[in-house]
Amino acid sequence: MKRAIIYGVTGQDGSYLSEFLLGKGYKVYGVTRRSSNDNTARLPISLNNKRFKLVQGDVTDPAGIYRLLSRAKPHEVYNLAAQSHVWTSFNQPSTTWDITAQGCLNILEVIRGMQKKPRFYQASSSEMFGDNFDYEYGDGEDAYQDELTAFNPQSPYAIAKAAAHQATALYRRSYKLFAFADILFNHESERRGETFLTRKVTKYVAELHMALLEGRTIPKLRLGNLYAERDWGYAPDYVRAMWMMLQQEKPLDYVICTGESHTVEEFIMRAFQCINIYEYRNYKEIDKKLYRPSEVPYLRGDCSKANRLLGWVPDTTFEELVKKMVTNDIQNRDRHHEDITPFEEAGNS
Ligand code: NAP
Ligand code: G4F
Repeated sequence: MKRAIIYGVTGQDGSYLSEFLLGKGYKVYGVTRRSSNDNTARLPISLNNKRFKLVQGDVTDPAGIYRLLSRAKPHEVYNLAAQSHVWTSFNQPSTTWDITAQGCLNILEVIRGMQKKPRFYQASSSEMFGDNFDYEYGDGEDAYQDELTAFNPQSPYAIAKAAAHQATALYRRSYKLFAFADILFNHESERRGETFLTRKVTKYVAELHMALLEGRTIPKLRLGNLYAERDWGYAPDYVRAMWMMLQQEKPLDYVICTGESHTVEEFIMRAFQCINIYEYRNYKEIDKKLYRPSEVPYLRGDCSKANRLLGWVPDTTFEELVKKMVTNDIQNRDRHHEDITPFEEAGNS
């Protein structure tokens, strides 16, 4: 039976990946860090499976990584652990570095020392491109990023991800590790963390829907920059790509994306349309504190290489993604009684 370790199993992608690998017959070791509250809310399906083992660990603890890898003797190690919130990385650059950059290096170092080396997957990010893109001339004239686009990171998070990405490539070249780092563009789902733009919006829309039905009013939705553009896909499609990559003969890096870009405002408009509100402006207010010191203005990936070499294509469209998220938040609304903006992002000042 194949064995896999997932660092970051309690997160959005980790939960989907664990279900995907269990579905493929793997034994899965899901690593969770110590928390004062239960952080396994996304894992009910995996926890019910006898082949799933929840183990304690932290990517900032090299000795613990060594113990786990030596004991479990995995065939594959997936590193999805990160301080993954871009805004937070401006407030906590050192923590972000320790987890997101050093954490990856800690795992690579342990694998380097092993006799039977597992395959390694690193979740890199389109944030590494920062404000950079390439340009395509001709009929479909448009800006895009692919595997050859140069990085110009615009946040402490993106810098940490770029370091981890380069470390993965270095260990692959220098020590012949079977190590992959794919460049994931934004991907969302019903399990997306509630402080990321998409989920913050879909939770608000669900709350507003109920409030309107009950004749209540609720505070306005506070937002930052509405003009940034993102290439948004559906998380389960992306974890499928992670596994497909690790099954390749030759370790290469891939861009994983949809190839479509939408503004933040477009996402918001679509979400409100799901509850038949076509003029949403009265429900939102701009809060300058939610702007970032430095923004990534435009992301649109070109995943031709993944299409060609992996046979990977995303299954879910942008419109389907928004609808799934809003529908889920409406259905589960009575399980979420906390504030609609549960996390106050700290300001620029
Ligand atoms: P997420 O929901 O924020 O999950 C991050 C995971 O990392 C959580 O399980 C978290 O644990 C864990 N973690 C944090 N610090 C850790 C530490 N010190 N030791 C061990 N685990 C730790 O992120 P995601 O959206 O699933 O993304 C998965 C990975 O893909 C991340 O590396 C992210 O940076 C990268 N990525 C994501 C996207 C995207 O759009 N989703 C795009 C590009 C790249 P807790 O649950 O305890 O907090
Ligand atoms: O949802 P976001 O916080 O995601 P962001 O910054 O694009 O990062 C996500 O995708 C990356 C891949 O490109 C991952 F590596 C990273 O881990 C994370 O998953 O913000 C999306 C956009 C930004 O331009 C932001 O400025 O929405 C804008 N925005 C406007 N108002 C807001 C808000 N973002 C958040 N989180 N909260 C707001 O109120």
